Amino acid sequence: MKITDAKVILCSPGRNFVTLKILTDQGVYGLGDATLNGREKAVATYLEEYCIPALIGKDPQNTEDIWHYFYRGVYWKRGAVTMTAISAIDMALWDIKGKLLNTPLYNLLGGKSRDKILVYAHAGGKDLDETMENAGMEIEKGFHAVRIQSGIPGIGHTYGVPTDSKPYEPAQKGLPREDYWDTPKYLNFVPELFEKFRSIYGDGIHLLHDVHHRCTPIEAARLARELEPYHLFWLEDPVSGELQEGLRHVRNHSTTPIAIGEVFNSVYDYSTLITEQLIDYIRMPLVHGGGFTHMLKVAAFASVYHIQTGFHGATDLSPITMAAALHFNTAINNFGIQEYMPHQEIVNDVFRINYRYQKGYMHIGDEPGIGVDIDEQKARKYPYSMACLPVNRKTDGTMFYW
Ligand code: EZ4
Ligand code: CO
Repeated sequence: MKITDAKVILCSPGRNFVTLKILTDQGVYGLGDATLNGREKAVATYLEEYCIPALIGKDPQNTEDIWHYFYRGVYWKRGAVTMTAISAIDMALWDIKGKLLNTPLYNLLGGKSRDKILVYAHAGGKDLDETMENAGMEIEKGFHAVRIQSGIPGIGHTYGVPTDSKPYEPAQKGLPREDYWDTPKYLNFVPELFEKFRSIYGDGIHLLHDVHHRCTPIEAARLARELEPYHLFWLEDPVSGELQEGLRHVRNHSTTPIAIGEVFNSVYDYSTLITEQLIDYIRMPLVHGGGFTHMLKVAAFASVYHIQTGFHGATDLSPITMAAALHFNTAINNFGIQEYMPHQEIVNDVFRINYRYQKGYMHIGDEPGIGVDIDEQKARKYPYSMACLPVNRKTDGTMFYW
């Protein structure tokens, strides 16, 4: 069996997505997500110029060898662009494998370890009251887990808070917007946010929060400790994960569970964090973490240390990644939770999806392979248009993490 062709499909139904389609001499094709928010064309070019020519003629069933061909076989390893390209190839090849064997992908990853996938919703508001109201609406929809983010008095626009009462979308058209940030104000405010939630809605809902890389290790340690009374499901990205050792401070001072890694792309980003048991959940998603081939190894490594998965699932991860994650989450033992930020309705004009939300859980369909399809003609109706994540400065103008 041979790969005969592959193409990159760039489209923008409401937001940009990059999709890789791999075609074979058996008429079966596979789809992989190659979206890297705000850097879409870098991955598209990497695939088109370097990977696709090397894929043609290879046997698509050899997922392990092809993964290493593009990882070990290339001198320049790791990095978000490279790993997103490898992820897309790997997803598409596993999609082909499932279709060839006529079975949903979870069967090739270990079968069913559970019937439904726990997901968390998002509630963000411009102030405490609006955040509480939005959280109440998510609880009404049946969610058992909610991430709460709120506007902070004295800081302009804040991460995770929707503008103009539209659903939250991480990227904006054109060059990056500039946001401002004040860590002391944030640290003083966040405990109040959780206190308020628990006083209104009680202890029955899992609560999550994303610090979005904005604390130093010792600031993060303070925050994690002060949030202990509210029993978070997790505190996400309390520090920038590039300094793995920084998590030792957080761990030494607090029992608040920690999730990290939505910007990671390799098991080596996690090695200290996992072996020293400094975290509780891995966030690295299939689309940036090397696809199934690599993530199966990362999840197995984490499971040895009783660490669970909690994959990134914002709107910049395409429906292909969501379906892929649901297969993965169905099959592995150490699944924890899945992020679920619903795509805009217009996304369904291009992608045919095979999953549904019901009462706090997601359900994946039984179509062979990953089970999501793309309508290439419709995709052409929504051409790519540049959009970026914001940048962030401290109030004195110092460039900071976003
Ligand atoms: O900033 O998806 O937990 N979710 C997040 C997201 C990310 C964007 C980056 O592309 O942190 O909002
Ligand atoms: Co995050």
